[in-house]
Amino acid sequence: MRPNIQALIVIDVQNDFCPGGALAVADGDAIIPRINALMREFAVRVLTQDWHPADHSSFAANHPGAAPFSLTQMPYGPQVLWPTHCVQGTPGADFHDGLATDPADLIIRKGFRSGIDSYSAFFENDRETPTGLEGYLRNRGVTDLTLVGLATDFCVGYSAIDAARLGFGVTVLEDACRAIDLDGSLAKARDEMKRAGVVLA
Ligand code: VGL
Ligand code: ZN
Repeated sequence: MRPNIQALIVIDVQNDFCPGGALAVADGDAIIPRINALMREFAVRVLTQDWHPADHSSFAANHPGAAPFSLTQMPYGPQVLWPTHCVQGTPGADFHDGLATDPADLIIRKGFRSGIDSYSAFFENDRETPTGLEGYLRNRGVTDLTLVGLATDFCVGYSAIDAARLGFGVTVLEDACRAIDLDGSLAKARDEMKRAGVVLA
């Protein structure tokens, strides 16, 4: 038996998801001290960064007449239209100043194609275009993942479910996550994570 190798995956701890940001998650910055402490306990540490071009199709502003937080149909299925957030190269896309980024082995960016959103760190929202993270983790012998960050019901949840489907052991540390909770999205995400075999701790 090969040993279990544990990775910490820190999802989207960026200014726009923290208080004062364009798509602020309530108390989003409260999880940062815990995440910084956790980083020291893992053999492999990955940060993800939501990284959209200004013309990204997930922005309500790019759909004339559409309200932020409304739903639209994309070729790959339903898509929430978000306030403009995490635009490449803007301060909102930077990691929060309090996050210790130096310990990261890898920073992976997602959502950089204008026609498709990417909540998950593994696959874009068509659920089949890979980001490359799976290959990186397998190459490093990683077997188990612990996920933390923002937001529990979108990028953390989608990443956790994809990871479980890929065969990784997956734990989500809920007290090191915060949720957007749009129309019951948190309860739904928790349900789907549990059904996928994700451990909510
Ligand atoms: C996220 C909505 C849009 C997230 C990213 O990080 O959960 N949510 N883009
Ligand atoms: Zn986004």
